Amino acid sequence: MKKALVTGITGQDGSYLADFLLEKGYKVYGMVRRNSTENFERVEHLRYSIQFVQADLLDQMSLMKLIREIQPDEVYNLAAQSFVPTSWDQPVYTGEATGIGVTRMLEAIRYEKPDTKFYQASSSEMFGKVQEMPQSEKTPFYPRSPYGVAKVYAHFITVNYRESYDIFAVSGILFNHESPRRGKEFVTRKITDAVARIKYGLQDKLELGNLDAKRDWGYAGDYVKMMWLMLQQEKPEDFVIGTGKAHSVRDFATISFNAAGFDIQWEGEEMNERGIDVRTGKTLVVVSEKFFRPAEVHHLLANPQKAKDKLGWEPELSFEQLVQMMVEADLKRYEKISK
Ligand code: NAP
Ligand code: F7E
Repeated sequence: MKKALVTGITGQDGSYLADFLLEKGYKVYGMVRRNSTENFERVEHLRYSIQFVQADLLDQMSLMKLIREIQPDEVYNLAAQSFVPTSWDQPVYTGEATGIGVTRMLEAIRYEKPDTKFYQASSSEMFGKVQEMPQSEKTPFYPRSPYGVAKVYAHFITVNYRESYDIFAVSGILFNHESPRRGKEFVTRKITDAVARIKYGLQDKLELGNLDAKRDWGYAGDYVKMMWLMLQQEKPEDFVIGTGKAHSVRDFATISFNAAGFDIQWEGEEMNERGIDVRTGKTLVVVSEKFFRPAEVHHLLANPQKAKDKLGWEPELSFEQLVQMMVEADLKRYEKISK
């Protein structure tokens, strides 16, 4: 039985990856950091099939001990301070966890089990102020936030340990991927959660920032398979993963409100800050300055050709299906709560 250690197990991707690896017959170890209360909402259904182990990306010895004791075949490093706005408020912490944390894990592997295969959760945020459209493995990085900067460091330290120590280490450059398990501060889930709350009269409007930002959004359940596939290759290589299609925040909001039966309309130039339900005249979306970022990433679009050619990968869920799935899940949740 192969052993996989997954950091960030309590996060969105960690929970989907654990589902996937268990299905493949792996023994899964989920790394959690010490908390005063348990935070297992996303892995509740796996409570007795995963072995939870405690360590922290900020603590070198805890990682050494983990690798020594588990002797994993594969490590998936998904843990990070992953919310871009927080990275401006906590740039040093973000650098420690999202950047240097990767070096700590690689050092633990180098000393305790150098034949462990290592997956690093890299991000399209590294492309930031994009240098070409669409973005591939060859596109130069230009990060726009302390988060993006930390991920660039993490990417290159992964490449460096591969080249310096011959460790099977790969960097998966994943574009935004979402699901009903997405954290509620990220824009997609913030929207679908608000749509459901508005539907059930628990909230009257949704405040958003830049409606014109465009992202290449895919489904997290489709993306975790790629993490695994990258570690099953003959030789370690980095891959860009995305759908090759971009949509704006405004598109995401429109489809979400429509899916819940609201007839939202975006009005002319001066009015385009407000989304209004034309039947009721009710304002549903309001733009708020506080959600604008000090430096924005305006438009991300993946060129996933390499993943298609070498890994035979195609995303299974379309953008519209993804939005529908997220709205339905939130509606169902609030329906239960409101009963
Ligand atoms: P997420 O939901 O925010 O989960 C982050 C996980 O990291 C949580 O389990 C969190 O634990 C853990 N963590 C944070 N700091 C830690 C520390 N110091 N030590 C140990 N664990 C720590 O993120 P996600 O969306 O699943 O993303 C997974 C990874 O992919 C992240 O590295 C993210 O930066 C990267 N990524 C995500 C996307 C995307 O669109 N989702 C795209 C590209 C790359 P707690 O539960 O204790 O907070
Ligand atoms: O923002 C705009 C915002 O926070 C997307 C992380 O998983 O993906 C994620 O980072 C866009 C931005 O994700 C609101 O300005 C408008 O342009 O959902 P987000 P992100 O910053 O793209 C990458 C690939 C990662 O690696 C990260 O870990 O939406 N936007 N209004 C808003 N964003 C938020 N959060 N809230 C708003 O109200």
